[in-house]
Amino acid sequence: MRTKMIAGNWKMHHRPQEARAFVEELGRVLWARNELYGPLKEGVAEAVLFPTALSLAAVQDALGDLPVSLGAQNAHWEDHGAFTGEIGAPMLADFGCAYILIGHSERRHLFHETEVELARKLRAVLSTSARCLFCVGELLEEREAGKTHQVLERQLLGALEGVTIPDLTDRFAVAYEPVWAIGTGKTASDGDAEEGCGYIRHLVADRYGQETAQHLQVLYGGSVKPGNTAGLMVQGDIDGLLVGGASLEVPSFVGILEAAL
Ligand code: G2H
Repeated sequence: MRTKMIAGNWKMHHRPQEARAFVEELGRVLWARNELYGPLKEGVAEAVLFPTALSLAAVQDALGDLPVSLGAQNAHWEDHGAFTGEIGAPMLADFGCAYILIGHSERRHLFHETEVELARKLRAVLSTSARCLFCVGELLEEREAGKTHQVLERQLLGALEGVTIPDLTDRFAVAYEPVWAIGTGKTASDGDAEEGCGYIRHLVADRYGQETAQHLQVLYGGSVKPGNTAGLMVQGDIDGLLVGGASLEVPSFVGILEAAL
């Protein structure tokens, strides 16, 4: 039985004060609603917030003992050094980040991070106590050219070279985010999402064996909203959701938790 995960990727939104207000409001809802609080407290499901680096401290402080984890949106592949503007994975883990997001399509396509760099970043995260949430997904033109499987295989298996099976099952989760469905309002159909997530599990089964693949958490991301959550979460290979826009306001984030848990 895999743990469900609902992750909010705030991207470049919410200053520290707004981030604090969000978490305080979320806390009031969770404390009052045992059907949401219970599964998070018992570890049946996990909620993670990925604020900007600037708002990590405010979120951490406001979370207190709320059963919600803290995550960072990016990390450098080196632990420290002359890399102006960057943050090393051990720094984020020491700070209290339980998760570090690597390979989001905005990092790949807007900031031109290469697959070699992303593989190094994944290794850097796995050398810390944090878990890696690693994103993969095809562009619209790749999908239209029938290359979705090829892209997923290259992005995922390329990055996993040398990663051990215990790291893969305990310290790693994948998010399938078809780029054409990100922030566009065009959600992949439940079937498209399941097909992509299922293919990811199939790739891992082929390389690492069925048992490893059955332990792997695979999330879907791309225009997730309260209204499409239930249909996505009943799919057999979708264990959770990586949510951007709809994670920015408490009512919609809670709507997603309600539909998912
Ligand atoms: C995909 C997703 C979160 P949105 O980027 O990572 O964002 O839900 O706004 O499409």
